[in-house]
Amino acid sequence: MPRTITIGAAQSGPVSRSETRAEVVERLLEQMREARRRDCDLVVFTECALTAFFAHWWIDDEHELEAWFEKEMPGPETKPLFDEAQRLQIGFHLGYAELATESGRKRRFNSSVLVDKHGRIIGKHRKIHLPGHADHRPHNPFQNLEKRYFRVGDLGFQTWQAFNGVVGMCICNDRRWSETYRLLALGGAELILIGYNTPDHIPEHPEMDQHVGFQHQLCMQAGAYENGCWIVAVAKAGVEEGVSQIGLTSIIAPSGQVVAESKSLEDELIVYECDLDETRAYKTLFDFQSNRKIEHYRPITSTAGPVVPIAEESPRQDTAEKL
Ligand code: ING
Repeated sequence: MPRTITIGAAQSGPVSRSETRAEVVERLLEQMREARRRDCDLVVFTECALTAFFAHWWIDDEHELEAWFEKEMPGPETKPLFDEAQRLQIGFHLGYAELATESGRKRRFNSSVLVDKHGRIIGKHRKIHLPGHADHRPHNPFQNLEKRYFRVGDLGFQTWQAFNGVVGMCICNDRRWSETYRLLALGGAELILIGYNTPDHIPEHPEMDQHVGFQHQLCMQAGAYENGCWIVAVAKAGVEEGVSQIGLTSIIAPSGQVVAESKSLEDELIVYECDLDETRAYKTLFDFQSNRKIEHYRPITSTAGPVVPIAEESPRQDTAEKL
């Protein structure tokens, strides 16, 4: 019996600063219902799906900043998502700005939750790789102030038994670091869910603008192939509060192929039936137990040039003995 899971990648078009949570939740509910109509088991929403990506602008009023965060999940404004998921019997992934109060202290994270088809939270991820800067750069066309508004995630990269497989999550810039996929795969991940807000212009590196779409998919295609995982990556797309963001919501197979991709920069649901057993062949090809030799990965020293100059290197004892 193949372990298939039909996934709806629910790309969001722009969310304006003036849109209320209720208005955004209504957009997400519509996509959830469409996903159900198209027989999805799981619908994946994007990073910071409930609001405009406020890291793109300077906020120096604590009260104003915290208005962009969810104090509880679910809260009164997001509970309709959980209730509808339960009614429709569909799971979902949701990215949001989390305001946590832990041991009496307020902590802000860029987070995502995985919710089962009964509307119960299975797990949470907090973004670890925070790009951008903490200082105000008024000469840039927009800011990327995640280092100022969020703490580095403190939950590591976790995986959960869910949807008849093993599921992991990461968020946006996490996808550009190969360790992300390897750690999730070492945790048994067969399916990795990602949301992102990715501008099509990098103020400090305009020469990269022409490659933004390619590099967005490159890191995920490599991650999927090298770790035998399905990857579902969902954009907040379009021009949001003056910042033009890529779409390219993608579903990537363990082969590394992009098997489904959004065409617009609006709310758009792309659907694909993922066979989790397709991960097996690649997890065998890259068997961590038998093929990965971490004990042989010599640390690269700081000295210039090769660690052991070739001429001086004595023949490998083990090979010599075997010949
Ligand atoms: N955004 C961007 C990301 O996709 C970025 C920031 C863009 C970094 C392009 C490097 C290159 O990682 C978020 N929100 O992380």
